[in-house]
Amino acid sequence: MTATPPDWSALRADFPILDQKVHGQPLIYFDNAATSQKPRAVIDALVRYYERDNANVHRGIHELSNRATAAYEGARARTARFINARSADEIVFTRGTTEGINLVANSWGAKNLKAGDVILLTEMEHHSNLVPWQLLAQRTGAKLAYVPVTGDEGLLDLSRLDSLLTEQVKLFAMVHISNSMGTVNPVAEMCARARKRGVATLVDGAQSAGHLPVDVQAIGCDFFVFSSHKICGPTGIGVLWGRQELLDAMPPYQGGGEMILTVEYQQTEFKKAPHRFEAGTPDISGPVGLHAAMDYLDAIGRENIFRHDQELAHYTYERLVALNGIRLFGPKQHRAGLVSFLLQDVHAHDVVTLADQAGVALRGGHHCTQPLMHRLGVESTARASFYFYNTRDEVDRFVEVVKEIQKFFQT
Ligand code: C6P
Repeated sequence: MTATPPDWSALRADFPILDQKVHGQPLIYFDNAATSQKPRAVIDALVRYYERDNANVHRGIHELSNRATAAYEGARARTARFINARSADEIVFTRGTTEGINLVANSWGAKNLKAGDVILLTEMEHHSNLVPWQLLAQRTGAKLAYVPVTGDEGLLDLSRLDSLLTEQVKLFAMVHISNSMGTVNPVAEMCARARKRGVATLVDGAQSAGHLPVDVQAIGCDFFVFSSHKICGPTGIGVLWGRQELLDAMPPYQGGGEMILTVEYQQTEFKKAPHRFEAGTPDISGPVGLHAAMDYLDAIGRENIFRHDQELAHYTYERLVALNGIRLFGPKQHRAGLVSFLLQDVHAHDVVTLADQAGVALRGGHHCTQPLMHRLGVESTARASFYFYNTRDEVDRFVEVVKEIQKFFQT
């Protein structure tokens, strides 16, 4: 816990990219759920790595290779602390959330699922936590079932959970924070209910890891995945955490260099986890930048970040709900730092295009949650998503822009 509240405006100054104009207007970056911006500390760590330490890892016995290896493995240990894993051996570096889920589906899923088994998901999953399971179901003959969403307020109907957790369910995969509606799901409770029935659990932490304190042991899941680029780190690197005993029992996902102990022409003996899941030369600068991002976020305190983003989202919600001709999605309570909306008779893409002309970066579309959009009876929404460097003044300007867009389409 940080004793004094963070100086948010000083922190904002750590992000060089925010200090610019777009279409002649000061940039207001409200597309943080897609990717966050990077502070100077992360950019500097990347430059330092390439200027001083760059080499391949785990192979050389020369100084630079030793330094690169120490940086790479140091980032793994730092990641374990970031999510309170029991050991760095439970941390697998991936390309991102998407690859982490595909790894579990292809390795754990292929080993443990058979025809007739059920994979339980929720109706608010991102395509990343849906399509890999569909592919696995097609291969194995397993089926998919879904915990329903209640409607525009975007909550899960957990009164249905126990009856959905049938004997056939082998895995329950759920999103921690919905990228389309901002819902914060009670994942610890959901995992506990699954565990009672012997069901393995995976939590998609793409929208949560950098926004609130994450403790995988307290959540009680079996797998947790997230992406560096959404938490102030570089793109192209992400994390799969898995319980040691599960990872150790899982077959490799990809074959190649680095993941082997011995290779003969007919057979191979593999390293233990996590190395058996990291075939080939990995992204090395990625973990270096991610390490700097995790240090940066934890110096602020993720409980502070969550409070800040939640306050901004509530403020935005209250200001938008006061307008006529607007439909808002997601819960009033248990909302993370994003607001999804639709203006009457205006396509979400038009909102985003006009907002861009005013310097405001939003996202419009199905947000890679097409089934959820269909469930809500819409094709798309416009979304403003916040991070700790965003301000109330920016929200005020954004609301003015929304009003101008409404006026534009009324005339
Ligand atoms: N959501 C958004 O604008 P990757 O692309 O692997 O880093 O993350 C995928 C992903 C998985 N789960 C959730 C809940 C997500 O929000 C995302 C990425 C971005 O909402 C891009 S669609």
